[in-house]
Amino acid sequence: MKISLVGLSGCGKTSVYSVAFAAKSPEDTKGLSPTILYETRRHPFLGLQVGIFDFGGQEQFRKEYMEKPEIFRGTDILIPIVDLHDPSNFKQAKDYFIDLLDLYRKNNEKPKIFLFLHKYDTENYQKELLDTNVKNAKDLFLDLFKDYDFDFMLTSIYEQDKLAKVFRDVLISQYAELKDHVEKAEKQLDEIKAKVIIADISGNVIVHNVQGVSSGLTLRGDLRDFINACNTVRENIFMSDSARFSGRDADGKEIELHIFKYIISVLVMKSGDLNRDSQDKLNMLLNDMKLFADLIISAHTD
Ligand SMILES: Nc1nc2c(ncn2[C@@H]2O[C@H](COP(=O)(O)OP(=O)(O)OP(=O)(O)O)[C@@H](O)[C@H]2O)c(=O)[nH]1
Ligand SMILES: [Mg+2]
Repeated sequence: MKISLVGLSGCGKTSVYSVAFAAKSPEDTKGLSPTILYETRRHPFLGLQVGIFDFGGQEQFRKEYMEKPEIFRGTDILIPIVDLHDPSNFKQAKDYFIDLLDLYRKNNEKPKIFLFLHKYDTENYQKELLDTNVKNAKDLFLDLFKDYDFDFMLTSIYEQDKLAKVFRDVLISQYAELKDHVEKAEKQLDEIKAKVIIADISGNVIVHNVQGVSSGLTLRGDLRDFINACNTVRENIFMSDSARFSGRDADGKEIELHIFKYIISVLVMKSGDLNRDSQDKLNMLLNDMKLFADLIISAHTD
């Protein structure tokens, strides 16, 4: 799967990548230098290799790669990013996006488009201006993509969890039925009296009900290591596609890890036995995640 991030210089493309995929904090992005030409990065998600192309927005680089349309070829998802703190450049951003759409037309391609109205925060910016800019940006940009499979969102690196969810939804938009399962799981988690984290085997968090276990999409290191180790045991010792692992300490604290179809992991942490209602709901969730894993596998083999 190929994702292309485009937008004028300084609109926040590399920051968005760093915070959502590379476990960077929003503060870390303040020292980023402009991207030269373009940078590509690979990120495994639900067993798929996602290629993320971050196109430098400085004029000289835009000129250079716009003359080589093949660089954009094969984009499944195009993410144009607009800097809401920089309304004086809206028009220029729009012209750039129009040129890009022309280029895709010439390539005979029609990527799915998610427009990010970005820097939707008041970090060094006035609230009143921000609201006006959102309105103007919507007027200017939304009808640009009306012939496409299109959606837009208000994003900010200062809302890291929300940004991770936006990317999760962008990534699963490639799979027809997964979104319903994720939404259902989100509701189920609210009602289970245990800490539950659903992640893929590479440590991308899909849904969770615990604060502070992830940085963007990336699960905390210790838990990621645990999943990794169990996954190795599953593969090399059990030699099965699914497995269950559990541990318990003397005070009755428990941890349980379910791996489904070598792709999805469900980590459950409890401080004692669950009540019957929660246990029933947890069982339902586990069943649903098994199905979810099946769907992913069948989507891959299609
Ligand atoms: N307030 C705010 N600042 C942001 C946000 N995202 C990025 N920035 C800041 O914007 C500046 C530029 O970010 P970059 O990610 O380097 O911009 P870029 O789009 O990659 O720029 P080029 O590589 O030149 O195309 C950095 O100082 C970031 O800290 C955001 O959501 N809110
Ligand atoms: Mg950059």
